[in-house]
Amino acid sequence: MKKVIMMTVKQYLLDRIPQGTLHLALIDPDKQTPQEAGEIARRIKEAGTDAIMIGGSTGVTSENLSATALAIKEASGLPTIHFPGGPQELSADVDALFFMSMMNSSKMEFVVGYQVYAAPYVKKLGIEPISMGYVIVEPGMKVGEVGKAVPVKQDDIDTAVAYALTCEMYGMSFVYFEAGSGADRPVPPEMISAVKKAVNIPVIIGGGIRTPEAAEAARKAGADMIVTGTLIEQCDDDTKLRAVVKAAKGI
Ligand code: 1GP
Repeated sequence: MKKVIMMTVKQYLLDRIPQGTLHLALIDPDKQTPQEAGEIARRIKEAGTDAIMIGGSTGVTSENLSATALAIKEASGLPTIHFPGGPQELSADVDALFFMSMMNSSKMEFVVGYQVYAAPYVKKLGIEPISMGYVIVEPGMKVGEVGKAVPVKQDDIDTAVAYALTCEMYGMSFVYFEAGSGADRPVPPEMISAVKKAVNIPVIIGGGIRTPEAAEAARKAGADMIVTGTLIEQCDDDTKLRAVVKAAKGI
């Protein structure tokens, strides 16, 4: 029998990055029904998004994660990536998982403990792990609080660069600088460009990006992928959604 080789989600992302910045939409499975999540994914796909991240800091279960992933795939056909809040939630219905370490957590569990707990299940379920270093930047919001992070200060470029280099030297596939969902100040463009200059691994930026101006600033500073969550959950104006996604992608 002929072996069917399917492209991994990681390869899908890596193949697209050279063509320009990607936009990833974050959907929290605890915030709406799977059917509503599917509808959001369909609209955001029309706007031009490249993939859907599924996750949240609280209230995510394997059940709502699975149901949401299936509804999103059915409605949009886009790749889904689990963005885990902890090891209690796992699903084989998501295409891939950000196998991530919160690099600047003060709690060992978030740096490596939960990963050790989850790894055998990830293997058993056959989920594609995409290694990622996750760095919390001020203000850090809920995820910074839950993860007991020591956030990188907005003007502390050297520390941000040191974290990015550490992720690269560890062999992680991506590094994600996160200001926190709903942040009033996104990751500053000066920090993004310094990090981008320092490492070769793709740089993901998220937290507090909800205007075309903020998305454009992150893209121009060198972000390889831009994540928006709150905007997608709250915005029922497709024209605005499209404007932010286009500004993120530069199209
Ligand atoms: C959170 O970076 C993401 O993990 C998205 O943040 O909800 O502010 O877009 P927003």
